[in-house]
Amino acid sequence: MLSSRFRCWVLISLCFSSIALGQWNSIGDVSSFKALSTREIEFVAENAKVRLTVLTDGIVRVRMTHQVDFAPDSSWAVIEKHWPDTHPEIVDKPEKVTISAGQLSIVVSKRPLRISFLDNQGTVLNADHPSKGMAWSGKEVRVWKTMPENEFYFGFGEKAGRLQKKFTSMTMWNSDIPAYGADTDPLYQTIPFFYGIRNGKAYGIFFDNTYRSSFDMGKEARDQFSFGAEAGELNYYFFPGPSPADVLRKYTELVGTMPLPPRWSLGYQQCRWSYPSEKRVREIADGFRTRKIPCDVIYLDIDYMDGYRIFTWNTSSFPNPKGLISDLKGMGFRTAVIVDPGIKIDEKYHAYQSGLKQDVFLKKPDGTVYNSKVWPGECAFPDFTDPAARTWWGNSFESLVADGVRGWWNDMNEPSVFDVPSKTIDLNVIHQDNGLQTTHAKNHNVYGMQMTRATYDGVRRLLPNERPFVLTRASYAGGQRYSAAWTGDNVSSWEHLRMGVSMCLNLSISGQPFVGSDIGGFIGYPSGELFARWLQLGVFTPLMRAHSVINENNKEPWEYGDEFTNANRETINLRYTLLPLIYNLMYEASQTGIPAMRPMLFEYPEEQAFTWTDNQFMFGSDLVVAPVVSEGVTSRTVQLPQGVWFDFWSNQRYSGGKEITVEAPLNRIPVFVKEGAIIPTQPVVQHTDERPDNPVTFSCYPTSLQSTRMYYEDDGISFEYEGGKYSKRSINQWRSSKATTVTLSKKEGTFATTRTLIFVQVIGINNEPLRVDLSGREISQATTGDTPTQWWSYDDQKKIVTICAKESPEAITIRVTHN
Ligand code: MIG
Repeated sequence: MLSSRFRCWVLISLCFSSIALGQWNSIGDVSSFKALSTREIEFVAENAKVRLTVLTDGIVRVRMTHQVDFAPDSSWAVIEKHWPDTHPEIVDKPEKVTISAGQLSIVVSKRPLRISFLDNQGTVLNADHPSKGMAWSGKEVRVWKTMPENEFYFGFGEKAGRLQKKFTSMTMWNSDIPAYGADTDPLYQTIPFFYGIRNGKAYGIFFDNTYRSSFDMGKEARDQFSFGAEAGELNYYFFPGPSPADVLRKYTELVGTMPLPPRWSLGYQQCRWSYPSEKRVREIADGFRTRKIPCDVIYLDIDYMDGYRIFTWNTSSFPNPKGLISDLKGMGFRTAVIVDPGIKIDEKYHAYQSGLKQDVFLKKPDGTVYNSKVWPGECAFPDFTDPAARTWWGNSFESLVADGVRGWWNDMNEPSVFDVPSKTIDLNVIHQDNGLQTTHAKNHNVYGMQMTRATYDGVRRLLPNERPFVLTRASYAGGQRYSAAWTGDNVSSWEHLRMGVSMCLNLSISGQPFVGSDIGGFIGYPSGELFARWLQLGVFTPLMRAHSVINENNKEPWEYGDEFTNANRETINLRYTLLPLIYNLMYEASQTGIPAMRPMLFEYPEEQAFTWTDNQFMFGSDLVVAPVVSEGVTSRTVQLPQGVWFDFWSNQRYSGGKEITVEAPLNRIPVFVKEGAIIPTQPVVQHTDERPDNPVTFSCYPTSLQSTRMYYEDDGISFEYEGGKYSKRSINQWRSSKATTVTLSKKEGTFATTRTLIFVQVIGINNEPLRVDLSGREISQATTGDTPTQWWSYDDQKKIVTICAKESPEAITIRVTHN
């Protein structure tokens, strides 16, 4: 009793201390500076020290401490890396020091110490606020920056509300807030990284401090924004663009990209809290297959366990998990299970016993194991910042892996606990933290990320040649290296459907491309219409998962009557036909960090009309996706970017740079395709292992001249692509008034597909072609009853020529002569 009251008191007083800010100590004038290496300079100011490090031409790190010296350097986000040598030029003048590093100059004015970043045309990209700059107060650190009137802010990871964050303030403190609203902040994840975009040019800032931190983007005062944390160093990275994509590439160079996910994880995923028994799980699986609604993953929520003990089964409701999972696998389903961090304190429970023995649990300052209540009752919590604890956790998956489980849903890892007002672990609990032995206050925001790391690494050790699929609720910057993420406990409402767009977009451009929101909404019951519209959005969120809270009516895609079942089937079919495109976009994200879901302004930063646009988005660089996000409507407006666009459904041509209104009946999500796009699709399958992408169809959209796209593929499951077992080819189209030539280049890489056929669709050919040549030889038009493997056909209504060719690793050239 006393101890829990004491805990309360500590927490309450900590809260107050963060609200009642003391006097800010400005860092003062520069008294001296010296180069620590070719890339690093340290400034000594009156009240603090500042270090500038040029990592490459384009990434600059700024550190400020008011302690005697900088703390030992460590980061959970930044990957270990040897940066190429750089030799920035340093020019010292009485008033300022200028450091020139390729495309960026950093100007440090001396009285007082203020930093500005300039591009090589001399434009100030970002500058310390002249009267405030960097400062500290007690343990707190903060920097104020000048906020130009026409600058806008995006990113910040998982934040509710609108996409654009100008004039808002945000806190970073991983928090479990079921049924959050548009104004709820903070939420489950911490990604302290954002973009400033002004006049078509972007820069980025990553504030790598894991304590509770906050960002004020012009809410406190209209001419400034600021960020800072309760403790630790002011430690941030600056990334010049000039494009938002450049910023993201540099950021992910620093914190890493998502590994290529298994292809099956890009299929449709079905979840609920909970499918309570083997019998119900089989019913659900049959429900998909008998209704011919594709699905790849079924989830088991907390009730599959024995009294919520992680790594166990409730053997009365799941008497034969191995048999069930192998039957599901036979039907084309992977099984995913939830795992929570809390380990039930129970002397007879093997995970508790082995955890105690291996000393993996978090401890109070007095050295005893910390405990708190979650689902299983009193629990101990692994210290995921301790490598030994991570290994212990990872190894504990052995029996679930042997049972056949392949998806790992990491929940409650903010971490969330039930029995204290703060809803999380006491801030004075001790973590290993790379041998630094620091408090939960410092490690809270990385707890979930390190849990996913332990999960990913552990499962990968157990199944070395299968790509793990991990899904998490909480994480920190760089968490994409281990896990996909969903946006937590949303609500079955139209507002939450809209937030499903903006939240996933901001997460995507914050380095986490594998995202989705619970389709249909987690809490509450969606109408058939809301579910159907949400499912349509889900086609274009990399994670496509429907979920439901406990004690709510069934929300599977067939629960709303025939009209909706049919619409929902069409929607999920669309997802499966687009899988080759989706897989390619995920490949791109794994290589460059550039996500599938992109805000309009991310792709078109010069088009300022998109500054506040958050109800439509780019999917890759070729599709504009405009989901219906309001009740009772069957049409909507779409803002098309400059250029020429084609309606995905009708191929109708539009010139862009304007707003149009389009029909959106219940079974249709408006999608527009950029001129020159080459979109790969496949036939509908019931799951991703079934007859994968044979044939693949490359739909070539008209272009006035020529266009090129890459096509990547591999086995979709193993890591063999890392050793060259993939295939990559470029596809080009040239158009003239007389002929269209489509060339598929010779494949690079050693992956041999089992596919036999390729279709090429040339869109926008007004008359039946005069002839079609395949690699130099004329091929014939398909006639009914004919089954040659090389043919062409013409659809006079749709104005499309379709060519069928044999798959080959060699170059393929198709020439369509027309007039
Ligand atoms: O305290 O496992 O966000 O998806 O169904 C609630 C039960 C715990 C929260 C997750 C939700 C999941 C639920 N979990």
